[in-house]
Amino acid sequence: MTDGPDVVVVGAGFAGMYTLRRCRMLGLRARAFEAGTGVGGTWYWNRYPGARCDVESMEYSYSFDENLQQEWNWSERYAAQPEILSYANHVADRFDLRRDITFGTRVLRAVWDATTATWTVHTDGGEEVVAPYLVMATGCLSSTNTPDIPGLASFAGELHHTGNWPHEAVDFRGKRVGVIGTGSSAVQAIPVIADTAGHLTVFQRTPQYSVPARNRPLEVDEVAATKADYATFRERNRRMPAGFGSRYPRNETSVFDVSEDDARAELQFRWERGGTTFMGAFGDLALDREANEIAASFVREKIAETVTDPEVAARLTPTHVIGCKRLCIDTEYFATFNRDNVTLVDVGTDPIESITPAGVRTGGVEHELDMLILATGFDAMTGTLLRIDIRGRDGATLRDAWAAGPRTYLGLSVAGFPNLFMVSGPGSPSVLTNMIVSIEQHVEWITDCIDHLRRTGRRSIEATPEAQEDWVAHVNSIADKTLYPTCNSWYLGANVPGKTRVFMPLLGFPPYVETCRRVVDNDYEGFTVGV
Ligand code: NA7
Repeated sequence: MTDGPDVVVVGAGFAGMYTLRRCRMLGLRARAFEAGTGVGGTWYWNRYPGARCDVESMEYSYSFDENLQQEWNWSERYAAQPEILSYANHVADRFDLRRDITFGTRVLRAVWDATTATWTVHTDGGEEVVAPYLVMATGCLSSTNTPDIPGLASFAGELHHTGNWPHEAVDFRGKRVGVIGTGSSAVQAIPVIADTAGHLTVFQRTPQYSVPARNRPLEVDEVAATKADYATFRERNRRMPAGFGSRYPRNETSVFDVSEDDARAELQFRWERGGTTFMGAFGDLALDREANEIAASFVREKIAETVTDPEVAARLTPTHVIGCKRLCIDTEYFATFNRDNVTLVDVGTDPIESITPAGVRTGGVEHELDMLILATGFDAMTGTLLRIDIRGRDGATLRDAWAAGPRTYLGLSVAGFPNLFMVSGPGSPSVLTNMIVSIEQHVEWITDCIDHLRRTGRRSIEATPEAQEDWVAHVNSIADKTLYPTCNSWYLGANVPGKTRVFMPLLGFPPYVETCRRVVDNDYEGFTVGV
């Protein structure tokens, strides 16, 4: 027993905050470190214009406290970043979480000591904290990916990354703005920036599929109807494959079992309704290339109908499998390219040669800019964990253990790293679900596990290498049955040069939850529990 906390939590986003709350409820002393100066995690950092969640707000919120979910009122179908950040702050205040969080502090190193069965955690503030348990609530999209483009540091104008956006207002008025990237962040930001920028130049490497979000204010009646039986609504969502969207059921029929007209009508219906549940139109869209092509060509036609210049429309038209990169949802993304003050530059065929003090050079042309925005994404799922020097049993590093890609048991635990838990780690459904639903399930599992160890007088728990190998094979075998591994997505780490190509999240939330339950029922099957 140490004088320090029972649990060190890294991160104070939605995962870290709930871990703190849950620890307190179980009588565990917990202490969190957070690099930001406030709570909110991804919603603290991603303040770029247009940032908005792609899961509906009545679902993208905690379900663990009935009073909390009753008292908070979301204003829109999809909440914008400032509203989500206000919600995170409300939760921190309501449950008095800040007193256990050290802000503005990064964890640099964590070392396991087998003799004392404790982790020693070192921070950039020079602190050393010793605790039996370490919970990595570090988020899946929290380390930005900054491309290694020659001359980037020489750019003389304003330089921003969407994933690390300034806290002060950024003024685009009259400026020549460049955006590199056309993923979800760019798709959200581009229409908003184009509204006020003098000129916007978009540097696109891969065109992106996007369906309309159809965001709108929430009606008082519909909010009241959900709140009248919020618990049942939450439970129905937890039973969905991705832990959300029960209002918009998936259609399990094959697209080939209906007529062409009916297939089109279903896609059109979902297009008009808006949102990522577009991909639930038919059961085989994510499994079969020909089925997928039907949905892909539907979206391609929409792009052609929306974008008035056929050449620009052609450049904006994706050819890869729809949905294998995360499907974007947007507000007027494609229509933005009809504006006189917006130019699309293809850097797929002519990659960016260099960044100069004056702008971006590609295809032998220098595009002069006052501001350059990198919307180039994240070193997803593993980046933040591997930036911390984590040393487990016998001094083994997580970096070495994951040299060939992340290997976990249940996405919660790593063989050789006792008493280390990851919230929504690689190998768990995480980014393929409503993150808050996955976070709640993980945090409850982890804190129940710690509580169990404490009550049974055990000091440590660690995944067995065999259980981990089987789990990695299981995650891959499920992904391999789908079209997900077919394109260069961040799910595969393919967006970061040199990163090992492994499909990191697990498809299918309800069976995963069932497995986690079974593991516990079978006395922590696949783990070694030490005395
Ligand atoms: P994404 O989805 O990873 O998108 C990053 C974009 O940046 C994508 O279009 C990339 O093109 C582009 N990119 C990355 N590096 C370069 C270089 N070197 N040159 C040109 N273009 C480049 O990140 P987001 O932030 O938009 O979204 C991440 C997730 O956050 C999102 O899925 C939601 O879950 C929330 P590529 O496609 O790799 O050719």
